[in-house]
This record gives sequence, structure tokens and C-alpha cells, in this order.
Amino acid sequence: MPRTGHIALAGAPNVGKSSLLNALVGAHLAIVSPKAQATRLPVVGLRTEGDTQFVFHDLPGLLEPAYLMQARMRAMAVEALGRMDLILHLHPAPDAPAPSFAEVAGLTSVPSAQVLTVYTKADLVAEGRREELAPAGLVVSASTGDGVELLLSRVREGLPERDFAYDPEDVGTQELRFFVVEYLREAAFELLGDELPYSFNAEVEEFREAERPVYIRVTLFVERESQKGIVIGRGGRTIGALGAHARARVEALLGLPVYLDSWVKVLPNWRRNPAALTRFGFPEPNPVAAAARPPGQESS
Ligand SMILES: Nc1nc2c(ncn2[C@@H]2O[C@H](COP(=O)(O)OP(=O)(O)O)[C@@H](O)[C@H]2O)c(=O)[nH]1
Ligand SMILES: [Mg+2]
Repeated sequence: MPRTGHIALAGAPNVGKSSLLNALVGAHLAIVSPKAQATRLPVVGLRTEGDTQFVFHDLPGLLEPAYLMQARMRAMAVEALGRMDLILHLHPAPDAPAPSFAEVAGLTSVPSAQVLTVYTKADLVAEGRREELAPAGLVVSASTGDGVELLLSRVREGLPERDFAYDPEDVGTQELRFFVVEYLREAAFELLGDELPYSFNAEVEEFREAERPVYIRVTLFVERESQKGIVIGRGGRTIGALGAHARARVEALLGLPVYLDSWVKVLPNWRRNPAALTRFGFPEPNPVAAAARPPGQESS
């Protein structure tokens, strides 16, 4: 009987969730940044090996929301946790030991799925320390691949016997449009300084997959007029670099040449605007998920 199930990569911001997802599936699906909270929406990665199909969910960092987008991000992550067969609680090995998952995630009730502690960034600690940590959790490095095989075998044991839900050849489940936006945001985190990436978003307006090169037209969004010039850059240099980064990643995923056409628009305060958030894929939480939010936290 085949085995398959849903596995969360969860934890605080910046612990290496997205890097581990990419290492587990062998493709750059989830965007990675040294800046916190690059991941906003869950990214699903598949790995199929023999009789096992792993469905990994890279969830946004479980932080206290400071404004509406973060409140919706959190609600989606908490809601996703309720659907998992197994939860991997990621915590950086240099900061071991990990606190309890419920504490980190600010959950009032313990999730029903089993939680395994995974110590990440193992390459940043000495071998002796890795051996000390091994009894308390799985010790992995997304950078070197160390511990990944052992992690997979432990995860496999926790998955139910069930038929595969996805094509064994697939690495992802989300549409290409989603990844176009993600890769543009990844470039923004890399190229646009410390604050602007958080005001940045993108939307695919047109996608002509039958054309060669594949034609993709995107709108880039910022929150203030003053940010528009920064995104465009002198002589269009910055917007060109953003597009080049995203185009290379999309081409790698699609295996086809891509032409990316980008325009910038101001959408004032979109991160606090319910309609804009819904349009960008952050739906209003359903009442059950909202109730799971820790008490005393309000969206502003
Ligand atoms: N040295 C090292 N750095 C890592 C590793 N995994 C992630 N990082 C770095 O940690 C930062 C946050 O990683 P990311 O995957 O975006 O974390 P997330 O916010 O939990 O998704 C990035 O700068 C990564 O390059 C690892 O295994 N070793
Ligand atoms: Mg991430």
C-alpha cells in the first residue's frame, strides 16, 4: 500500500523553512532571504520516492500579527496546521534547545498531528554539538544536505497508508503564476533594501504560454509614490534586474524561454486593505481559523 500525507515545515521566521523545502524537493520553489518573513503564502512541494509521496507545506512564520496582511497570513498557517498528518517544528541548531511548538507558534491548543523537532542550519554548529542534539530532534542542513535522508525516513514512518494525490513526476501543485510573483518578491528582497520589500507585491496580468518565448506581463505594486522610482531605478536598471532574476527562475521551472514585461503601480497601504489582500491570495479567515488565533492579538 502506498503512503502519502501532508507535512508542515513550521516555526519562527528565518529558521530555514523555505530552504529546507527546496532541499527536500530538489527545486527552488520557495523563496529564500536572510530577511525575515519573505514567505507570505504557503508553498507546497512534492517528493515521490518508490511507494511514498511526501506533500510538504512551507508555512509562513508563526509570528504575532502587526497588521492585517500578517493576521491573514497567520490565520492561513494555523488553519493549514489543522490539516497536517505531521508537523516538523524547525529551530536553528545554533539556538538549541527549541522551546515547545505551541509556545513558539502562540497556539492555545496543541495541534492534533504529531510534532517532530528538526534542528536546522546544522552546518553552523560543530560536529560534537550535532551529536548532542541528535537524541532531541533531527539535525539537518539545507546547505549541505546533511540529515535530509534520515529526516525523510523518519517522516515516512509518520505518514498514513493512502493512494497518491499527485503525479509522481510533479514537484509542485501551485500554478506558475504564483511562482512568478514569488520570484519577483524574492528579487525585491535581494535588491530593494530593508523596508521596501515588505511594501512590494506583484500580480500576473497576462500569461501566454503557447508563445515562444512564453509571454508574461506583470504589475509590480508598491504602497507609496516615492517607492515607485526606487523600483524602476536609474534608466530602468532596477526593474530590469528584478525581471531578470524572476525570469531566470521561471525559465528553470518551466524549461522554456520567457519574456517578462513589468510595470509599476502604487496601491496605497495594500497590506492593510481587506479587498487588496483578498485579491492577492490572502482570504478573509473563516471564523474557526480566526478563533484559533491567540487571545489579545488584534489586526490593525
Ligand atoms: N548556513 C545555513 N544557512 C541556512 C540554512 N538554511 C537556511 N539558511 C539561511 O537562513 C536564512 C533564512 O532562510 P529561509 O529558508 O528563508 O527561512 P524561513 O524564513 O524559515 O523560510 C537565509 O539567509 C538562508 O540562506 C542552512 O542549512 N545553513
Ligand atoms: Mg520562508
